Amino acid sequence: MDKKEEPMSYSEAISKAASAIYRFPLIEVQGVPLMNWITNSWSLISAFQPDPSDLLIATYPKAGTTWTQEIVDLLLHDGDAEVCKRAPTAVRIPFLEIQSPPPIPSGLDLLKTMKPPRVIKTHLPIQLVPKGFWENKCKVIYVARNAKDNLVSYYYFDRMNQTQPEPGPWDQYIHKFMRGKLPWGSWYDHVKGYWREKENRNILYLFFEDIKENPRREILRIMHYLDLSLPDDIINKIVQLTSFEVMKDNPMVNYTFIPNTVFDSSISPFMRKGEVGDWIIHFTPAQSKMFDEDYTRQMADVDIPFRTSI
Ligand code: PPS
Repeated sequence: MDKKEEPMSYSEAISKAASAIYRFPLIEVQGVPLMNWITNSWSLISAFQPDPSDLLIATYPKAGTTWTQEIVDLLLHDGDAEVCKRAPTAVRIPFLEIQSPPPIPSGLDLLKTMKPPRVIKTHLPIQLVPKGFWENKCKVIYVARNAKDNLVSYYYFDRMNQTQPEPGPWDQYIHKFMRGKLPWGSWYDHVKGYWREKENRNILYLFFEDIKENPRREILRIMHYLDLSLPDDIINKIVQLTSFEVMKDNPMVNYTFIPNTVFDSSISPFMRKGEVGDWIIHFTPAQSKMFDEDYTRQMADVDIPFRTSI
């Protein structure tokens, strides 16, 4: 039976979260490890029915989600910076599978309060995305980031986010990543799953490295995919507003609304470096060699043009 509860405001959700956080354990759904607050609500999440006009932004964690969310929100609002500061990213763009108690408001609760067309975030691998997105032919933007930088970013995030499983030492973390034992599972399966379906399902497949190298070009690609047409001066403004430097200082995108007891910014800020190639100062030569050999094996069946430097 449907519960007719008032959705929690995000400030209520945050205070509730701050008093009820711990590093949530992982439980597998179809072989994909997810945090238990997701699996507890799995039947509701997988039954979610989007509207055909809804847009899904899908990523493996730490691949450039927030960046793409901000670009999309600005494109949809004619580059109006003030409108895009109406609320934190997680409130403007619900995170589909997020459930209380983590600090971000429940995606399903927020979606009930919003009329389509909505922009929705997910980290789910393609096989776990609710069927309704495909049945309704929703547009999907997928953003992928090279494995080594993605891993480094996830490592810092797992250390600072007190709701994610304990990352453990760096050397062991590399192995967890390679074996797909982190929340939302295998990076390798994730990037391959969306890549293989991109034509069939009209998915716009983007790379973090391309956005970093030429943000204007990639913003225009997103604009065309969304069937929008904005003048040059607005595109230039969006390029500027979504630079790392500007987003880092924007409280509506930099996740500083999450209390330090949950996102411990003394360990790492959410907007950490935003670079391509930061992996090089983290991997030892031996770790890099071992990782590359395993990468070649795991990615042998597909040719995705990832770049670890630009
Ligand atoms: S999350 O938690 O999965 O939603 O994180 P996500 O937003 O996917 O990834 C966070 C990383 O993206 C970087 N980032 C940016 N880089 C460059 N330019 C801009 N504008 C930008 N916005 C976010 C952010 O710094 C994280 O990467 P690292 O390498 O940790 O700095």
